[in-house]
Amino acid sequence: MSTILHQPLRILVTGGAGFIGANFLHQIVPKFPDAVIVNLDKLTYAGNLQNLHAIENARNYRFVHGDICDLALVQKLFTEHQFTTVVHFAAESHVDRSIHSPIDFVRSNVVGTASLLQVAKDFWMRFSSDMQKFRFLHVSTDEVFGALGSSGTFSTETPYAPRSPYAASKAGADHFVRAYAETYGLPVVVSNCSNNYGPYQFPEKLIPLAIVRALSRDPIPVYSKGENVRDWLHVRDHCEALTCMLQYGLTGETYLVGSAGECSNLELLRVLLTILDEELGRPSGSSWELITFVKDRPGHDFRYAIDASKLITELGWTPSHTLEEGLRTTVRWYLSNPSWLQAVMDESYRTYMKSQYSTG
Ligand code: NAD
Ligand code: TDX
Repeated sequence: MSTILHQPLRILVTGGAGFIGANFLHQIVPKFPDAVIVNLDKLTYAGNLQNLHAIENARNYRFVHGDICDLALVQKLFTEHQFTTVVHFAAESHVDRSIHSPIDFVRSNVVGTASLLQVAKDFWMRFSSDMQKFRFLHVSTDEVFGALGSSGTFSTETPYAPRSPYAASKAGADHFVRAYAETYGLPVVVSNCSNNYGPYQFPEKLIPLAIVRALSRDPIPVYSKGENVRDWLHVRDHCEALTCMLQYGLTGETYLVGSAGECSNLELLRVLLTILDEELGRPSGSSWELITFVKDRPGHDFRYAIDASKLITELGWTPSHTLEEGLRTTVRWYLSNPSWLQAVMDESYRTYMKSQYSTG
């Protein structure tokens, strides 16, 4: 690997109480013991301080409850902590919710990102003209590229063609990030990543949803015929990739993250449920009968697949989880954390599930 370009010293993490942000904090809090790490999170339904239990008392970590759209709060935090590094996860992240409430996505994902950029830019221009001393790492998704047919991959050259309100809001955020780099020279790095899975994922996303419904022997809703394809990546591999980009990434660059974990939803569920049956001592494959085909998601993107060669060859990142072993450790994590599951599956979760699926 090449020499370190950026040393993260005073780090603002947004959305660190969510799924990926929490996994990222679990990695960086011990990795950078001399850094100051501030986690700003609004604690929406997806944000959960239980995700951070293991690091909450670390000397180099502090939690702030607040909204990235709150300019005065973000300014106050920049003044107080003199951030050199921003890692921006905070967002509304679920495609199905974006279909019902698109404006919430515009607010947090577009206005929130623009607000954060504005404060970061003002601060950076005033105090830190040295490019290497500041990094704004924007965490985005492959969904901004739209849908693939049965062949091909997304690369950094793929034009944007978002199709869901979620993807459109993330694309809007990405454009703002690049506009701040072009217009003001803000040192940004953009990451577009494929579907993540692993510990602490909220059980509205396919993998944890299937686990919790299989545990209670409820029907597992599969949109259309389950033929849509996603490129699955273990969240810890994603977090390693982000740390790599933070330290070694070139400013102004975009890196795509994925680990060739392509799988149709039906194939994925068969593997996942077979593992779950093994772990629970149920007859192998007996949970497959829970798979229930339901009406398709409107505008459902057919296939995503990532060409991560730039990240691999230029920054030396390599994923360390295969899909099958990653799914097994994920199943074990959910089975070992029933109180976490019970806490997140509260009344608002049950109301949301009822509104989503007639099978619920
Ligand atoms: P998540 O929904 O689990 O967590 C989002 C977090 O952001 C929550 O803690 C929430 O409270 C917080 N948040 C939301 N709006 C906020 C606001 N206005 N101010 C402050 N905090 C706010 O999401 P995730 O799956 O961890 O995704 C994190 C980021 O990674 C998102 O930007 C998402 O678009 C991106 N991403 C996710 C995936 C995936 O597979 N989950 C893949 C690629 C990229
Ligand atoms: O109940 C379901 N049944 C079903 O068939 C759900 C929730 C999903 N699906 C399908 C839709 C997708 O083809 O499974 C696939 C995965 O769905 P999600 O887990 O909702 O993820 P997806 O829509 O692909 O988006 C995810 O990956 C990219 C994250 O939610 C985004 O935040 C990320 O940017």
